[in-house]
Amino acid sequence: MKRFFWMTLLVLAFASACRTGTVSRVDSPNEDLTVIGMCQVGAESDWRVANSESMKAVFTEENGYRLLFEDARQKQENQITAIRKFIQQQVDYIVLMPISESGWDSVLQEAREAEIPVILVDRMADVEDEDLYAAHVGSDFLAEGARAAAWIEEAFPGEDPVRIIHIQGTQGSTAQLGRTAALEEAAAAHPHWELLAQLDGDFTQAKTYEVMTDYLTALPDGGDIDVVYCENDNIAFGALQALEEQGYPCGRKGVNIIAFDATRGALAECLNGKIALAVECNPLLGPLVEEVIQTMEAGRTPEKHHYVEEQLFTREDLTAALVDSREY
Ligand code: GZL
Ligand code: ZN
Repeated sequence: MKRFFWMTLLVLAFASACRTGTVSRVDSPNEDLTVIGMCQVGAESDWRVANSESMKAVFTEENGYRLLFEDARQKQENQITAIRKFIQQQVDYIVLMPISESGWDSVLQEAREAEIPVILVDRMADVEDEDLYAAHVGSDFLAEGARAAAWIEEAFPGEDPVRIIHIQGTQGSTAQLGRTAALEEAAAAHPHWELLAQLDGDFTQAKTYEVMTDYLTALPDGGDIDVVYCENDNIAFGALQALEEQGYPCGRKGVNIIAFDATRGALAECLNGKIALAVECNPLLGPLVEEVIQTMEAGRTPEKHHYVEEQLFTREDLTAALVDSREY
């Protein structure tokens, strides 16, 4: 009797849900949705938050996707665990934002054995066999750094010393490797550039404020600094805070801060003259990643690498309206 009672209840509940149209696709079989297992680095920077929002805005159920989103909280082992979980869940695609370049061969091999295509986003994975990933969508970090180095050359013509503090992002990440290589190559080509220090800001404002304050307090009083090359905006915010606290005016006539990402916060500091150069690194990669997935859904092979267009900003290029209009 009891069983009959529960069955009746279940039928009535389903019938009423149908009538009020509340049976969403979540309840119905979702084999028509493309399931994406996405493994994000974390939320260490404004850039990263904008990158995640760009992905979530594209991979929605309305657009035909089921997005399984994992935040690795800055740890590669969490990324590897998430990928293994996606393999067990038999997702259709794995989208990985690799925190650093090394250590991916075996887990990407497992994805290949499970016949799940992997798309790398933002930074690169340095793997033996390039067939371990179907495509990469991101930025050319060496080119970004080269643009910044060319700006230093223009801003400091002649052969007077150019005293540079270099604050790096997460060690071993493609963004750090590319932006560092560009500065080091340019410094080698300009003997009058002096790299005073190379500090690790790990792409965060807090870490940078700490290491920059330590460095400045140890400097002989009022040491000359011409440029601080910050490998992302959050590093620049930390450096700016430390510099101003220690009495270093920032701007074209003082310490020239260079920042990578060009998020709205950095553009605002550039507009008010505190950041000398904002180097764009575009986080809005969702549409490009979807293009790659749609290419593969159509049975075609995507291009291996997709780079986003990026530019530079100085105060002269900016207005309050432009800064407000920026998407991130
Ligand atoms: C760049 C990305 C970097 C950003 C930082 O594409 O990997 O990581 O420049 C972010 O803001 O933390
Ligand atoms: Zn020169």
